[in-house]
Amino acid sequence: MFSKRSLTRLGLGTAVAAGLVVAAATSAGATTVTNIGHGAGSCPAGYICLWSEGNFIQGGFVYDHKFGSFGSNQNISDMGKLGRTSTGDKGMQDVTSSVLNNTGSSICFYEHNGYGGAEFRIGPWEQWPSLPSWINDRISSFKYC
Ligand SMILES: [Ca+2]
Repeated sequence: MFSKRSLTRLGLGTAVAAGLVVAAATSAGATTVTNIGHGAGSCPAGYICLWSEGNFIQGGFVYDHKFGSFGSNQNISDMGKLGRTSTGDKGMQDVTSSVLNNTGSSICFYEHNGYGGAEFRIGPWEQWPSLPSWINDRISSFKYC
């Protein structure tokens, strides 16, 4: 049987764990940037950057559904949901044509959400002004790997 004292300690531990989860979710939002501009030099240090056009060009869209460029220093499991607008989710699903890895880690890009399907792996500090045709306009998620 649990004593009253050990039950109290258990409750406190649960409260601390819940607090940590909230803090992590809040800080995650501050580690992505959208519409970073044109050129490899526009990618912040420590970030993975993607552009909708080749040669690190930020594309424009007739409808306001997708971003022309995007950068993150964390794993992104769904490129289709990077932000919200009055008309719904806004992201960068299936449009990426150039990428830059401004980190010291290898990065893997995926055809599907949740790191599934075809995988395109690039090394630390690599710049790809154009992508192989099999992954061009198909990236839907990416992570450190
Ligand atoms: Ca494209």
